[in-house]
Amino acid sequence: MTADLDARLGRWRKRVERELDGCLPPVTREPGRLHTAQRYSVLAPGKRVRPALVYATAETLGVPLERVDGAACAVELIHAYSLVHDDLPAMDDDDLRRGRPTCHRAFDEATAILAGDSLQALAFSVLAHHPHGPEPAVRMQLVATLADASGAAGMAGGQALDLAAEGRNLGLADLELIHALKTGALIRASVRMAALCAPGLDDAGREALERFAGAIGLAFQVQDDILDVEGDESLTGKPVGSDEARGLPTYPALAGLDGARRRVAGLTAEATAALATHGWEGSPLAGLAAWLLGRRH
Ligand code: GRG
Repeated sequence: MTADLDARLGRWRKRVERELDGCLPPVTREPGRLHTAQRYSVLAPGKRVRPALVYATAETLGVPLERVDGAACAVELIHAYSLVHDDLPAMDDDDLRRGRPTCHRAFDEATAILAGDSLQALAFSVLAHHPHGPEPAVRMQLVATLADASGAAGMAGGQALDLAAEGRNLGLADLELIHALKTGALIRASVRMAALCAPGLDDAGREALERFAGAIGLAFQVQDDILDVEGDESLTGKPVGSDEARGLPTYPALAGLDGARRRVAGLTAEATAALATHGWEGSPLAGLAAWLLGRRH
């Protein structure tokens, strides 16, 4: 990673963490246990990939970062809620997340369900109320974009398909659809929300960003599948081979490790070509994509 990107990532991470801290309710307010569980889950050390995509897109398009702070927070809040619910006994039944006990282990199941529910609601509240967000008509588009990406037609639908696929034989097209919904939808929404905040962006620019985000959204999950096979447990925070051991469908299981690596390379080329159509190949967004797809955790 270049020193420049490293510094940018650090700035974006700090920025969204400060914003998240400001929008989460204080633990001194009742119900304190719920607020503590919300903070525990959101402020745990994560990569903040989705907020970074919001900020990188904004910087690439010349949008002031305060205009997209609400969108950066909102997408991370949805991501945090999805992790809390994904870890529950009814779903993956995981004990560790981001190197710490999962929310239902640190608190209890009911609190974890409520923490996830209330983080989801908070995401939309932040889009509506953030003091530096865009004008009302654009806020409406942000709410619709995030709702579509996180609901049954997006992340939650992808999770449902993923759960239904456990232990069944899937084709690559089915797996790509699950990945595109479960993981890709929020990644696409991150880029799209920042683009919605850029009033001067034309349709061709929006279309190029859609192609870019579609490619990196899928590549991010295929890369995650690769890391499940060959990653370093101390970096990924989960045991190597845990997806396959649970019978979860993964890209390397269907296409082999080399096939999965080739797919990431092809999608990376697609993403780069989409950016190049608008002279964005040296942009913060291009740098972030290269880092994301070459990551080791
Ligand atoms: C429960 C509605 C519902 C949805 C759950 C996102 C999801 C759907 C489940 C999470 C499980 C998982 C491993 C999904 C794949 C996406 C992914 C790679 C999540 C981890 O995202 P990172 O790497 O995590 O950005 P950090 O901790 O860095 O934020």
